[in-house]
Order: sequence, then structure tokens, then C-alpha cells
Amino acid sequence: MRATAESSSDYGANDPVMREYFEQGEAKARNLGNRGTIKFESDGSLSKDILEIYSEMGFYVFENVLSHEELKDLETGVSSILDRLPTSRNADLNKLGEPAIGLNCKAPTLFWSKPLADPFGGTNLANGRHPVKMNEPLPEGNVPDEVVYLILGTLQFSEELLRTYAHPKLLKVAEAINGEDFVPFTEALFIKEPGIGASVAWHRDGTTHWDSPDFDEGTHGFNFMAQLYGCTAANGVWVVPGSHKERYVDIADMVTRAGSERIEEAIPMICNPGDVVISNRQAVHGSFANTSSDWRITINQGFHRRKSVLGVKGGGLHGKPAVYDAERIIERSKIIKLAIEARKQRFPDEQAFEYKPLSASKEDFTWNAAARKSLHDYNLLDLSI
Ligand SMILES: O=C(O)CCC(=O)C(=O)O
Repeated sequence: MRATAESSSDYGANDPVMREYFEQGEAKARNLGNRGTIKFESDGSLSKDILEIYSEMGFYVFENVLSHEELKDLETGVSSILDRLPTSRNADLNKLGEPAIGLNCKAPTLFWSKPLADPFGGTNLANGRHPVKMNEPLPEGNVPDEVVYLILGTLQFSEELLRTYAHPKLLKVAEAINGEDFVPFTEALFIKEPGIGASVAWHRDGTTHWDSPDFDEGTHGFNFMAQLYGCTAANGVWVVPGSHKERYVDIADMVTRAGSERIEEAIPMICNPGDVVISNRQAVHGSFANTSSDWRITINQGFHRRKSVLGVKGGGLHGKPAVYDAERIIERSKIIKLAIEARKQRFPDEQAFEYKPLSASKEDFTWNAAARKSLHDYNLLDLSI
């Protein structure tokens, strides 16, 4: 396990106030009432209490979703991805001198940052949705010039991640929240290495529907954030509860009112290994540079309502702008079936999820070498709204 490291950094002069903010945040998080195991009603529908609290807060911590066995698989998969990264932004090889992953992909895959930096905050990147730069503490010790802190299109790099994508309870939750015809958005890995991991400035994820007449709290979908090592106030994502219901928010003003990037209303996700957070993409959220000695690896799996993407012009951070038609949506959704088939091979005794939009399909979704190859650049078809 990589859960802690010997060396770490701190926030310099801000360290005492950051620590106080983290302590207070953790206490609030533990009292918020938005955590527990995934529960269903006797008719198989998702627990009404969970739906109500998720709707109120915009995020919910599902505890103990991933078994010890699955976590071990995921650790193998994630380690293999980290080992296969290029040694630097312009390198072709990984640390073992082999061809690195991501380099022959047309779709965006690897995102680099200086240690403890904030690559997006206060820039126009990603439609300028990260208006305020976070504090960038100075790393201590011998650190690389740049590190990969975010990977997209992850399912092509790891069968272990692909299998977890088809976790039957998680897909049942996706169905309950976004409807039987729910569709994928994108998949990502956030890597917060101790003393190095970059911050993700406060933002909301959606880019297309803020002015839509039929906008509501679920319009821009949600992310599952599965935690390999758990997460703390210091290295985890913070959320402003309830902000997902607002059509317009002023993040810069929240920061101005707080007098720093320590937004007062925000609450951290506090998780153990194997917990999975469902997080509304419309909620204001962000994470601080990881000066702690704890690793955080978050496995993100995003899902949308079909009606939020059909006929909509999307694109931006995750791909080229395009109008998403029914053919593209079903093509992108096929990975759900492939993942289900891959998972069946690993967990044959588990009740598999049935993905209704492809129930009647005559296509062969057997998980084999050809299927694995077909995943190359699959995220060119991401449904990014
Ligand atoms: O994991 C993080 O630090 C940021 C996650 C995030 O911003 C997202 O999933 O949209």
C-alpha cells in the first residue's frame, strides 16, 4: 500500500490556518449525514433517504463499496498505469525504458502539473471555469519538475479499472439517478501524491446547460469518485453543499467573502479505502495541493442522463466540439457492456448489472483481446457537457 509517505511539505506561513480549516471541515463532514452503505428499498429502487440527502447536499459517501479483493486488483491496475507513464512531459519512454502510455492516443489523456501547483486556477483553460488560483505551496526535497496528476480515457489502460466501472451496485445507482437509459460521460484518475499532488481550483463541471429552460439539479450528471486509499480533508475533494441546485454561482465572490481560497461553506469528502462518493458535477468543488503524507488516488466514473446529451453540442476539455447524435451516444455506451462482460470473468458468482439500452443488441460484447484493442482512444467519443 502507498497510503503514506515519509516526506511531505506544508503550506508555509499558511500552514496553521490550513490545518485549522481542515480540522473544522472534517468535523462538519462527519456530522453532515450524507454517508452510509448503498441501500435499496424492498422493490429494488435506491433508498429514498439516500436520494433525498444526495439531492439536498450534492454529494454522498457510499461506504465500503469495493471489497478488499477488488481494491487489491485496483491497486495492481493503478500501479501498472503509474509505472507506464512517460518520465517527463516530452519523454517517449517510461521509467523502465519501455514505450510510455498515452503518447499514441489522439484523445487527451495525460495532464501535467508542477508539484503542488494549480494548473487551471485563474486561467481561461476549460472555458475559464476555474476563476481563482489556489495557493501554491513550495514543495520540499527532491521532487520532479512536473508530474501527471490527471489521466483521462483510463479504461483503455487497465482491465482492473474497466471491471470496477461495471460494479453492479454503482451501475444500479447510476440507473436510479439518471434513468435506465443513462450514458457515460468520461473516466479519469486523479493522482494526489504526498507532498507533490497538484490542486484543482474551485469550479463546477458543467459547460452547456446553465441557461437551458429545463435546467435542474441533475442536468450535468454526476461523477462516482472511488477511493483507493481513502481521502482526508488535506488531500480530498471539497464540495459546497447545495450549490448544484443553483443555475449561477459566483466562485470568485465566495473566495473574496472568505478572504482566502478556504471557502467557508465547503465540506471535504472524508473516505476510507473502498468508499465511493457520488458527486454532482454542478456542485462547486475543488481540492488543495497535497502537502500531507497521504496518497490519494481517485477513480472517477462519470454518467449523464441521455436527454442531457442527445442533440446537444458538447466538447471542450474532453474532446472536440460536436453535436452528440443517437449513434455516437450508443457507440460510447458500448463500453458499459464490455465492462460488464469483463467483470463477469473476474467475479462469476456476482449478479451482473443489465444495461437496458443494449439488452436487445445482437452485437458480440465478449471480453477478449479484440475487445481490449477496440478500447484504444475510446474517449474520443466522450460525452462532455
Ligand atoms: O479529484 C480532484 O481533486 C478534483 C476532481 C474534480 O474536479 C472533478 O472530478 O471534476
